[in-house]
Amino acid sequence: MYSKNHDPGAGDGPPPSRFKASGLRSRHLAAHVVVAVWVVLALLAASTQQTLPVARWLAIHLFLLGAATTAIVVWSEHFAVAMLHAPLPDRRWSNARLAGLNTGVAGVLTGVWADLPVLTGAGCVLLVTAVGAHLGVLVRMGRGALGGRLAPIADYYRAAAAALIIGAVLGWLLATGKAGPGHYTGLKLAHVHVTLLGWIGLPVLGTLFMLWPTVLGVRMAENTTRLARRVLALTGGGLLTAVAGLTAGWRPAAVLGIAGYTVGVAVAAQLFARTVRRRPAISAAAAWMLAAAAGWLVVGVVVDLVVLAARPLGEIQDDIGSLVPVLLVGLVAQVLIGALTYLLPIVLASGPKERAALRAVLERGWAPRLVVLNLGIVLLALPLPGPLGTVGMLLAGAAGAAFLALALRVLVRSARGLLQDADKAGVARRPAVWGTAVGAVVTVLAVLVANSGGDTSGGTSAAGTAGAGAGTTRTVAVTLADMRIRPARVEVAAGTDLRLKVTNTDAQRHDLKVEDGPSTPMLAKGHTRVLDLGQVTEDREAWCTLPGHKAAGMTMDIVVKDDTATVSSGHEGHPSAAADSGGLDLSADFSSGWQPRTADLTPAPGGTVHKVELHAAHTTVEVAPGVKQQMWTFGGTAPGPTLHGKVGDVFEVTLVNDDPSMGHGIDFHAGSLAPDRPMRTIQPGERLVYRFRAEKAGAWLYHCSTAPMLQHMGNGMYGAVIIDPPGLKKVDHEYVLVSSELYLGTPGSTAQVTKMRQNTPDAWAFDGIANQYTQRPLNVKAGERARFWVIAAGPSDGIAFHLVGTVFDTVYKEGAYLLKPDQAGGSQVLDLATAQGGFVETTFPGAGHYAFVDHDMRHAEAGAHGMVEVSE
Ligand SMILES: [Cu+2]
Repeated sequence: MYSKNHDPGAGDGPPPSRFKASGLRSRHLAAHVVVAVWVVLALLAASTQQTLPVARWLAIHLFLLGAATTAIVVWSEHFAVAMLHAPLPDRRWSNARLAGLNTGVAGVLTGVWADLPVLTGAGCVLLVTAVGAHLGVLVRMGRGALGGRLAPIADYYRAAAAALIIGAVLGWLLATGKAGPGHYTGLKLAHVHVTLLGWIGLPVLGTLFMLWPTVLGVRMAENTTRLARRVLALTGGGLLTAVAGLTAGWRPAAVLGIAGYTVGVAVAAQLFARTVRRRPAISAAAAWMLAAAAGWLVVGVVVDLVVLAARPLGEIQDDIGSLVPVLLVGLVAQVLIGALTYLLPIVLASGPKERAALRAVLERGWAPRLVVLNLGIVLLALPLPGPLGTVGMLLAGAAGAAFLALALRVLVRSARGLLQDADKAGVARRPAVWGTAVGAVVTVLAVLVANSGGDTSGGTSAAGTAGAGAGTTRTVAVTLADMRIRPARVEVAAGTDLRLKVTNTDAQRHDLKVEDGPSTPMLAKGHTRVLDLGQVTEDREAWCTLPGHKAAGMTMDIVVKDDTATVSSGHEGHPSAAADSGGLDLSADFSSGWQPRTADLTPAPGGTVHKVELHAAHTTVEVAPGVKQQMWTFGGTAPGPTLHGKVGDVFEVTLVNDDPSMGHGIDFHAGSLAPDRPMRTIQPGERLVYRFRAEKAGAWLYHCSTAPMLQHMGNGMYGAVIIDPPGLKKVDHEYVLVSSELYLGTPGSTAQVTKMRQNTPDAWAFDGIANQYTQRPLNVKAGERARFWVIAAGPSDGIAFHLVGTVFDTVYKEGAYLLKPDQAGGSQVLDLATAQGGFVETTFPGAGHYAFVDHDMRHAEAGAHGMVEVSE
């Protein structure tokens, strides 16, 4: 049962004696110097600022992609040779693969940091090529080799290499924005899983089948070969299913896959537990660290499984994100420390005496280090308030650094011995590997230094130079969600003091960095920060600094409008309107006591017959901020009252002409009847009854039917009839927006009629009043669903109705659905020709200010503009 050989490499364990003879010591030495350097850099990055996105990303990738990947490639090749009894691969090619790998990693790290997608891509190509070559070697090795009891373990290494290739491609898609905002979440989850559980988890698991009994100094269990195969089928197959499910956004597959992975890990853990015997281990330090690491793997996959099963994919990014440091330190760092504690003396020492000496150095103070490290991980893992998490980070970092110091000592000591041997034996040194190491170090150090300086110096306030619009302050609410910054464009007058109130409404973290200006820290969901940009005098860009987010579209433009006329008023300007309309200032204040017209659609009254009395009259109303205008009205307002009913309802409208000076008539598009009598013009003081049955659903116009209709309609005689389509679902908000042109001046005057004929309105309006909903926004809560009925009353212009920051999932136009929520497509604009109507529906993704406009920008900038204010 118990092998007395402390170096049981004869058949199943590492390393066969021929490794030493072939001078692999120098290669291991060089490789582990590279690993150590990556770890040092990762610790440096982690110790800069946790809030810096690129520093966090760098820390994770320096450690996993730099240190862990180098170690895995070196050791998996080493163990595969041992377990397959294969001939040693050509050393020069091995070195070239390692050099290519490290150069690729340096390229990826630099490319993401410096936002150079081409460099990131080139780094990825090099990385994938190197790992592909590694995979090729592992596969070839299996073909020619005799194979042993542990041959199936090589399959773990092959699966892991394939996982890294998938992970690298996914990472490239994410980092360069090729994933697109819609697929970002799923691809990121897939990337995290395939790299952590595949590239790192699988070789760790496979190696433990052999390493665990070796470290304990016991014989391997009889059924190890069979179980190793079964565990790989469960973990590898499970992971593949999970990654496919995550990529496709299909959660059940992800849950099923991770469940399979978890079962595989449990089967392995049970085998390892049964292997433990009551006798001293060969390296108790290594054994305890490996056991603790395996424990964290179990904890990690179980938590992962629970999170995946309990929450929708879009909401779990932060949960999985906080799992990463736990697995990073608990599993990866601890496995690395445990395995190296046992293995470094074996590969670096030239004899049993030296091996014992090296092991004594590496095991120094292992018990307190183990306790401190795992205490740190526990503090990191638990959802504790900020300071305790930092303490955990510091404890784990200190324990890691302590081992690193010991390992460096061992490496230096071996290097000295090797140099002496080399001088004696004349063994050539390995300039390629050392050169790569130095190159990688220099590149990444440069990145780190530049990064720590560049992003921290911004502070929270940016100084500005005095400009034309000095003295006015604007605060703009900005939301971060769904890989978008809303609004995507902010226009300010030159010299305005601009503040951005930045709120992250997304499940995953984001920040906002202003070009040459301040940046927010990483904002968790619901967190808000105000960025003071000072006086803005020139155009700026702002973006989220998380790797890949800018490329995926998280950008925002701050555009300076050099318009002194609007600057002086202190509001966002509409210069074209101001210029074209002889001083119409849409951003001025409405008169005191002015009330906006409600946009809410009143529910249809009960019953099937609706009796309405409409009085035609002249009414003076405030049609734009501070601008009063005589309008010709139905029911005292322009547009007239909205009629609401369902298909089949009868409307009995009594038109009364209260206008003392002219005749009026009425025309309901919703009805189908001979026009002759009901649409006739009635004289002042007369009345008529207009009875129609609404046979068809739709958003209908009604208007005055008296010639010249251009004048009657252009002065306000129009309104809406809403006939709900059958089965129309209830929504949280239902609005009616009637678009129209505004012609100022005395109604019917030559000047006004000329403007109507030439189609040069003074403004455009929703519900009769220019900009009313910009100043008195519609109020909605995040996540609520709203339906906007839109009717283009004209008299001349149609509308391209657009709601900034949302996509319509339902479009109903002129009596038919163009789009329903169960369809894949989305709609951006409801286009209505003059007199057409319809509705759109959307859900507001998060708090913020969503403008709705006629996307004919001449109209939008001259009054056809409103706002939906969405609160949490
Ligand atoms: Cu009329």
